[in-house]
Amino acid sequence: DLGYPDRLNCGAELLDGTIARLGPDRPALRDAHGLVWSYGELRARVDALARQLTDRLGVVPGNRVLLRGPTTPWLAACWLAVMKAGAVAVTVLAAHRPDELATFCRIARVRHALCDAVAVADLDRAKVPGLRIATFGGDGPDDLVRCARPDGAPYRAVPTAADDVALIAFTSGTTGHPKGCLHFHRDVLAMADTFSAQVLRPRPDDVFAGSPPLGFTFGLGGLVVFPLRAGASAYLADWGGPERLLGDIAAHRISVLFTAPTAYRTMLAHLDGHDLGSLRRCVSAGENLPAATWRSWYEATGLRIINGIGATEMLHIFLSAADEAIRPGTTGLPVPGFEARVVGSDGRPVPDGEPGLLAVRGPTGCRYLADARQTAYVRDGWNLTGDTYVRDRDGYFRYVARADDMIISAGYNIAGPEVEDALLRHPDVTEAAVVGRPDEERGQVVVAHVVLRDGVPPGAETVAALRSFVKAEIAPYKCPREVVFHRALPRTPTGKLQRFRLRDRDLE
Ligand code: 3SK
Repeated sequence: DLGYPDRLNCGAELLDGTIARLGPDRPALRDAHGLVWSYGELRARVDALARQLTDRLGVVPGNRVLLRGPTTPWLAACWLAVMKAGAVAVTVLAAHRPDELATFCRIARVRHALCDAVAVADLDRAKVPGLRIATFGGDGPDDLVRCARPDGAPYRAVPTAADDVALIAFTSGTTGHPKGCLHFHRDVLAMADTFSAQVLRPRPDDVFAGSPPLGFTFGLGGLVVFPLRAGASAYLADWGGPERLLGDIAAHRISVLFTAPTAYRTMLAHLDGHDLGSLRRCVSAGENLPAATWRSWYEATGLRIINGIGATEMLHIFLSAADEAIRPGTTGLPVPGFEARVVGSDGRPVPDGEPGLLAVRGPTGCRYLADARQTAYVRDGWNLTGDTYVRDRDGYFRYVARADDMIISAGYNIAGPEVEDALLRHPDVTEAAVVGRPDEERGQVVVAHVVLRDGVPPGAETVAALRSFVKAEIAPYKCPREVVFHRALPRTPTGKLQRFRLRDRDLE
């Protein structure tokens, strides 16, 4: 129990609550064009936007408001305004296409949209019946930024209940079928008061930055909610590649970095000449972090990546470890406030050391919006995340695979990520995804999809070299029978590998 009162507005807590504790003058948000807003300036803009929402656009508490745009301080301000106005933010990505946007609006019954002017064309094309679209950051006379005057009276946040819905977040759908997840005002604060406050432990002088977009709860937490809850600041910009992020770290004295394993790997190839002296915390989530990536980053930078597993259903990270508690190759321990265990298909815990399904419960959890898959995700109060894990005897949780990514070949159970980890230890491999292909004789055979370092020839010799390397690293029965080379692997807009597309081979 995190002890929240019955009436709680997370937007007001993050802004007015932080200002009450630390004053209005500390920096809150900044961008690549020299914009820096203090907490007081951010609040003035948020309050002016909230007034626009209620007085001009007619948004009332409980209305669902789609938010869309690149990662900017204005997008964050709109999100906070929607919170303070007691409406429900439906966060989507700038990368989502018209059909996807139309699906989200239909599922979530969206009535209003606040969209960055640069991203409005696809939303117009989605042709959502009855949707009222307001833009920000454009130059039209009705543009929200132009109309929202930050010199008015403070806006009194709607006194929402702690368990009023604040957010509908869509799962990125590694399987291609999105589900909307409902999260309450108290959940938004809980993600900061658990993982952030107790594992990450930010300081008010920290500067946060990273690659996940704000439409992904990994980014919303890491780049807006966590810094504001701590009175720290955030540098908000879209992911522009490894060189850009490395340059931004030095230029903006970034101290807390949120990104995914792939970005750590691509940054490793570009570290030379970049000053990372300001960095003190590096967080990785979104996908499993192979021990090989953790070690390479540590050797190159001296920084210990805080690995974590989160889920849109759980809002943010629920297993993790920091500092001396980190064990590379594991995801760590339950974040304080959460409980986790590994269960069999009957829901009963399996002995330590044996693989099973990860089950978790805590202050946040899955509530799908009108979706029958709810009963498969939550059983007896435990959230089944769809990951296969092992709990070691010392209580550490080790990722094995997504439950549907286990390959069964000639009677052997083979975890794709273990083979990927072995491939990634080879210096010529930059990305790897391992899947099973149906096979009459063996049930399935192991197929590796690989992205090679620039300049390495994708021929038979490289296949042979990779196969013998893997056989020396792990049991030979796990060695890929086939190796397929790609220029890039298929990913969701949030960066998650879409193994189902490799299984279907719809890319080749
Ligand atoms: O989907 C994930 O992997 C994730 C990780 C961290 C925080 C939030 C999410 C959704």
